Amino acid sequence: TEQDLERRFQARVDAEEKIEPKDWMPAAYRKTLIRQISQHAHSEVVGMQPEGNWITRAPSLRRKAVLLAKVQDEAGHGLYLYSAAETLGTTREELVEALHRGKAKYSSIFNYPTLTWADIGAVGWLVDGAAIINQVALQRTSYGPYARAMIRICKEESFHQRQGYEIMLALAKGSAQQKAMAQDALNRFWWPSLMMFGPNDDESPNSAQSMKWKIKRKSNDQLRQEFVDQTVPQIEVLGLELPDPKLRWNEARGHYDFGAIDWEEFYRVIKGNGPCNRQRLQHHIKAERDGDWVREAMRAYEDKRRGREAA
Ligand code: FAQ
Repeated sequence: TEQDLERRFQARVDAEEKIEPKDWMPAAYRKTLIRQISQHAHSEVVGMQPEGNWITRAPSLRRKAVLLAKVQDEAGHGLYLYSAAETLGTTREELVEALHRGKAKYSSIFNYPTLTWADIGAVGWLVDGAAIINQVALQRTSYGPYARAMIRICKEESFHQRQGYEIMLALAKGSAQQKAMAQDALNRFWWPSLMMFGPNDDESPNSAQSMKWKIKRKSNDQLRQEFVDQTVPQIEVLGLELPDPKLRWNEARGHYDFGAIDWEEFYRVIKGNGPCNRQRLQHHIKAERDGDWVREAMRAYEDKRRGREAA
């Protein structure tokens, strides 16, 4: 019966066995995975936009080559993740359509603008830094294709994080103006980076079930705390000011305390009303339309080839 299947499924998850595409799985497990993996894929692809904005204006040939490679890596991550989602019985076309209709989300962070070159440093350092902490945990996620995609993505992501930190280090040790630019980027990206981990655990509707299924291995708040603990010493090495006056080491907890997150801003952004939501989505839709002729040409070629074979 269905109940026996569910029980056997949970036992496999509890025993740390990976679930593979052709294995039996509860419909809700499949649905949750499609939601999370596709949102993750969309984040990688939409995440190319804020950085792409600076490729033509990178301050040196070396910086430009590195940024170009990084942005290409994000496209690759998007493709692995769409493929992982497709193993669950959906198609990339359906997933992209859901994004365009505003049904599927992508990470809130990519709705903030990159105003200066220092923002490219802050994105690499903080945004990729937050992404890695989340993704290292997901390397042990229960669904095999997702876990395996994460292993490769994390390797590339740690290079991205270091390139961002290196930009920040150069600016923070540069002229007064460069240091001010780095400080401003840190101040603007700090809170949105903390929001990447999602709502607090007691406000997170998907967490309990996803933890039980071991889709999520650590909670939103646990991961956010890890990020804060890792990042504060890095701010100190840069010699920048802390972006939150409430950031303080708590000896008893063995963690840094931090101030309250503006959850109203978070919900505004994920509902589509952040600073760049419309621009990001419009750009994605336009890029898709601009590529229509390639898909049409492929179809025409395929039809011709089939015609020749039939003849
Ligand atoms: N933004 O119940 P929960 C990258 C939604 S890194 C937007 O806690 P869940 C690399 C959530 O979907 C970024 N929406 O949900 C890169 C749900 O709404 P729904 C991508 C958010 O799934 C770097 C609702 O709120 N990484 O791309 C956000 O259990 C630089 C309730 O939340 C991933 O996607 C948010 N920040 O936990 C690329 C990691 N937070 O779907 C370029 C994989 C929450 O029911 C440049 N995903 N929501 O309508 C996850 O680990 C999880 O999905 C969480 C959310 C932790 C994001």
